[in-house]
Amino acid sequence: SVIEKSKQLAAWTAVDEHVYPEHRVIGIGSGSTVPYVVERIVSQGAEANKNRVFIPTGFQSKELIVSSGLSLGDVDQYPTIDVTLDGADEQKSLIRVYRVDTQLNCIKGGGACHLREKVLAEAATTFILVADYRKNVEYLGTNFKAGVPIEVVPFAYAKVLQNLHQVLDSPKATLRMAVAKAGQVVTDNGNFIIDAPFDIEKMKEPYTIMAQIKMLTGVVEVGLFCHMARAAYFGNQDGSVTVKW
Ligand code: DER
Repeated sequence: SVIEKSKQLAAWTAVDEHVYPEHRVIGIGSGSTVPYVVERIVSQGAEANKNRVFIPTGFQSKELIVSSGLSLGDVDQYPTIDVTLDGADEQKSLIRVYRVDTQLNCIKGGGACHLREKVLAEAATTFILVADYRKNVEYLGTNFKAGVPIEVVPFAYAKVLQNLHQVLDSPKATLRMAVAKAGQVVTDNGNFIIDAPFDIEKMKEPYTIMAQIKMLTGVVEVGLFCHMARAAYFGNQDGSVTVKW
């Protein structure tokens, strides 16, 4: 499909431009775009990969690394990562007035893996996002209507929901229910996920929202990645690639 082709395009370009022969520790994100990242890394050959170790961001990521014949590592053993590549749910680029720096802010957590993803994003010297054209938006919340994914401890989820409804002005915040399982989604860390939509005006200041949510007791991690990515690669429908940095 056009979307799958655009994911592959973004992933292959990002790997070609950011995974160097000297890189030894590589973080692998979650979702449906990162398999193309791993595919491209494998194509670099056994010689290039024999001394590398790959750090997963969850069960799906771990299975992808192992099934691709790559060496599995743990962030405990490798707290510093050369480069982490991951997907995104939505991505906007805030071009600062002085144009010296761009901040790539993005929503992550559509796959309920954003806690470990953020750990590996922060541990990486270089954090790269790869996505299809649907994720490339002007303002966060444009297409990804589910809202901001928030990982919470089960004990506190009702209280966090109430605070989101009554204090942080997200009246439609809901506990994420599973599809192939009765009841709520349970993360790889044994926690729950709340999806909290905010007014698009509020989404123009993602760092502010992230900090406010993070302060709520019982919140483990927020699916807003602000000032973290070095670059974001988007595959387009016409076969071109958009790079934001
Ligand atoms: O949960 C996440 O943040 C994942 O990276 C995922 O949502 C990315 O989406 P994708 O399946 O379109 O790559």
